[in-house]
Amino acid sequence: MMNDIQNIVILTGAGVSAESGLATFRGFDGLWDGHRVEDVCTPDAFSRDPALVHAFYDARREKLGTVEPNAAHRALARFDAEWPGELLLITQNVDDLHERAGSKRLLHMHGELAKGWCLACGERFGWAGPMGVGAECSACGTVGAVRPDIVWFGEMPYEMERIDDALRRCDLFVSIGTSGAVYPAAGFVQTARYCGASTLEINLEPSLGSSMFSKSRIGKAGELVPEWVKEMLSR
Ligand code: BV8
Repeated sequence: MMNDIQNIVILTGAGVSAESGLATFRGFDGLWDGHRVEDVCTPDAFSRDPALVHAFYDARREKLGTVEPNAAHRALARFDAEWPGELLLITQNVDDLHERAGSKRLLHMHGELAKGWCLACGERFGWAGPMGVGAECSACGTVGAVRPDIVWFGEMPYEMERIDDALRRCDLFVSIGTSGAVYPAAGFVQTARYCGASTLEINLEPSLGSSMFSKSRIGKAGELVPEWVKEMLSR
């Protein structure tokens, strides 16, 4: 146990999956197939052109099947298994690389590519392969009412109360591979600081919120995260 640090919250973003070969949002330059990402990740875009939004997610779900967790995901899974204090890994990512690496104390605040949500019956369920506009709900059988179980811009991220509670209880908040461009995730460091936690940012470049972190390590997650985990577990 590192001195007086017991409870830890870790937030990850697209940068932690970059070395696995998944594009970051900046990697898209905010564009996908000529569309601004914000224009395809909204409920309006889905009601306006469901086929376009399904194509965006079907392409990412297909890509996900061709990549593997990287050293950062594996180090975080080891940390999950060996850290004796409280730990919550909150990811903004909708890929399943943290779970495939073995992380258990994990929360997807923006949903998951590998899940569907039926707007007819409200059920959420696992989804592999393409979804498209004619997908059939495995629970109620309705065709064409299944959407990706993803939190779009303007929608409430999942488990915000559980997140807020963990942020208020933590002694250390670590942000890995996120640009700090999207709220409420970008505001978590402020809540943690306000409640007395130490804060650390690990990122390829200073994020938009880097001035709010008491410590930062600039570089690749695949190199810096295993180093940090080793330090924490050897204290
Ligand atoms: C909500 C799922 C309210 C989709 C996503 C004005 C001010 C403040 C807020 C707003 C505002 N206008 C609108 C808002 C709200 C809005 C928002 O924040 N907009 C932004 C654009 C200003 N937020 C919302 O709408 C959220 N909901 O506020 O609800 C509400 C309240 C009550 C009731 C109802 C509603 C919902 C936001 C969630 C949107 N969905 N994802 C999908 O994935 O397809 S967001 C999506 O973009 C990601 O999930 C992620 O969160 C975000 C991108 O961020 P990053 O993960 O950080 O990725 P990025 O590419 O930006 O950065 C990667 C970083 O990694 C870079 O810094 C890079 O340097 C680094 N990196 C790269 N390689 C490596 C690396 N680091 C280390 N190693 C490497 N190898």
